[in-house]
Amino acid sequence: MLDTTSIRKHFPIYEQHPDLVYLDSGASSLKVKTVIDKMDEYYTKYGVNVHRGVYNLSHQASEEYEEARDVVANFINAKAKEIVFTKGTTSALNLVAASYGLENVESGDEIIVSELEHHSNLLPWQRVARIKGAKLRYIPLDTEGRITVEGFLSVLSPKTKVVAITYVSNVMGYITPIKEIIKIAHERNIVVVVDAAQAIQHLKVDVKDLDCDFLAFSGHKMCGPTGVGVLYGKYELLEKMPPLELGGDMNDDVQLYDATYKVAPYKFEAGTPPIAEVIGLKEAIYYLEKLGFDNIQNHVKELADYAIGKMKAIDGVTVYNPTAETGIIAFNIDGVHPHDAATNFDENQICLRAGHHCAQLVTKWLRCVGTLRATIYIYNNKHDIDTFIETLINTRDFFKQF
Ligand code: 7TS
Repeated sequence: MLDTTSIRKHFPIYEQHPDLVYLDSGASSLKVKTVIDKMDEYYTKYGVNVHRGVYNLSHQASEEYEEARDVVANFINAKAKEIVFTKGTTSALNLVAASYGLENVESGDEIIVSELEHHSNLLPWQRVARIKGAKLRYIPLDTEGRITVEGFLSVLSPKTKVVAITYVSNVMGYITPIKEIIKIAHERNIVVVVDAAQAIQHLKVDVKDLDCDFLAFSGHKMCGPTGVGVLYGKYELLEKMPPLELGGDMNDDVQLYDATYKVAPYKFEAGTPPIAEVIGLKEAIYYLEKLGFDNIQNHVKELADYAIGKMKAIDGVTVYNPTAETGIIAFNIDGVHPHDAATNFDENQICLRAGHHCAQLVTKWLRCVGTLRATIYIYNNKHDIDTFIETLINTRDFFKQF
């Protein structure tokens, strides 16, 4: 187990709310002090624009910004030129779909997705399919609701052009066998887009080892800032893709009726980027790397198993994913609307998410109106779980009266 007493000292929010039981890191993690300090340093010491100024302060900001690109690249084993800064996973996935997708998918092609997708990795592909006359094919989930290689093979066809799937489901927490799927897809020259929004904070992600073509994640789910995300793309693909946003800093030579653009990744970063956020992201990566992903995974798994063990013994509670492998627990109190239950948890300073978690197809697959979701991360401890369990029992009993 990680030493959460020391870890909590790195998260200033606990100073404001010492009794906080934060079990909603799947929506956004808490923010680590070194990230906040780094962003503060940018704003107070060299808070100017990047890539433009010929003066020293601007060089300093640009150096910090580009160093962050190197840090992100090393973190996922990519090259710096394969890292595009976006405002989050959503904009990264929209960029792939609207740029790569609209350029390459043709009428009659098929795009493989799954019912586990967050809307960010589904709606952009629905749009591509609609515009291009292509078809979405859904990987049939197994009885537990997992994406399997067998399920994937059953929808793979000579018409498949793109596979766009999640690495870790934000509702069920399952880890997709992404490496095997990518290998099979590549034997048929199919491009694979990986939504790593729920994977990057739990697993050591190595894009070379996975051999994915695109991979997207957000800073705010890995103890970093909101407003920054990453699109990794193989350079030979990024090189050929058109930019979506046109404007300052992404252009080369501008003529009256046309203009040339910079090379990737710069052509995808039009306008003033989220400079403080990009620089802050670097510190989040240092922090997680220092903790070590094996330690993070073991900590989360141990607490999740502890919680699940207790939940199984409670009558009137349904857990949808009893393996809870990435610390995500989807559950319901029988007969109680998840929003009503979450309000009760909130009264006890327990933050949970309730509803469809921007992944409505999962809720439909589970045949429920929504779920409660507890997500466990590095700062949670056994006391959090005990408080959560106690409130779960009280909430069940409270609603039993009606
Ligand atoms: N993909 C997955 C798998 C996600 O979990 C999320 C956010 C996104 C994409 C979008 O990320 P964003 O940073 O662009 O918003 N998921 C959640 C969640 O589960 N609860 O709140 C946000």
